[in-house]
Amino acid sequence: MTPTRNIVILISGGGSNMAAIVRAAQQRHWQQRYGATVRAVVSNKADAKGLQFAQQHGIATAVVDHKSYPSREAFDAELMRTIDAFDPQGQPALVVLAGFMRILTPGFVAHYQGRLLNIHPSLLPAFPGLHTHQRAIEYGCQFAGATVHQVTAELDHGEYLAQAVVPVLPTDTPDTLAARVLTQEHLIYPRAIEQLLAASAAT
Ligand code: NHR
Ligand code: GAR
Repeated sequence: MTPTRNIVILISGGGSNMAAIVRAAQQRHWQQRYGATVRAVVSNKADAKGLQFAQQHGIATAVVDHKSYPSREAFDAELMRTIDAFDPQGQPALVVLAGFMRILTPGFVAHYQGRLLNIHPSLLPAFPGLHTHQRAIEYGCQFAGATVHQVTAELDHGEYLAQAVVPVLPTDTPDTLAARVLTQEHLIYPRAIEQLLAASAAT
């Protein structure tokens, strides 16, 4: 029998992208169609709201608090150990960053090379890093958006799998723009993951 393709999602906060992926997996029958399942949700913050949603949906959760580790390497080593323990083959098929707020070391990225995705709330290559919505407004951008990309050691630089565009309105604050972008993230992230699963389904 083909082993299950486990997806592990990393969050730091609200987890609305994670929830959109969990819902898509259920509604679009990822298990039956692609042999794929959301196996676990892992947070670097114990109070991340998304953990409750995962638990309510019967998904395993774990917390690896970055503040408990002396270095980024030590944190990432424990994060890898935690993620890989959820998969009987020793490593999940896909690791999905969904509002995960810690920059990952080159060693972590190499370990999951080609199986590590992120959604970034800007139209990359514009505005890598933090505070993207505030920067887009300050620059006078007329359009903003989000990008699903492969994660590489260089921040927000991997190959793009999907993008969505939204208008920036004259009345926008970073919060109103973020909310508009987020509604699009919830559409493109599950779709991009499903396309990846479909593309590799036959192999
Ligand atoms: N790691 C690598 N190696 N490459 C990427 O492309 C990554 C990554 C880790 C996270 C998500 C990300 C984003 O989409 C992401 C992409 C956090 C920071 C950051 O500066 C920047 C980008 C992203 C996530 N974090 C601070 C840090 O010192 C901490 C901020 C906080 O805790 O609130 O790690 O934009
Ligand atoms: C999303 O907008 C995501 O793109 C962004 O944080 C939000 C998380 O929302 N990610 C980053 O800024 C990464 N640096 P969510 O927790 O509700 O999915």
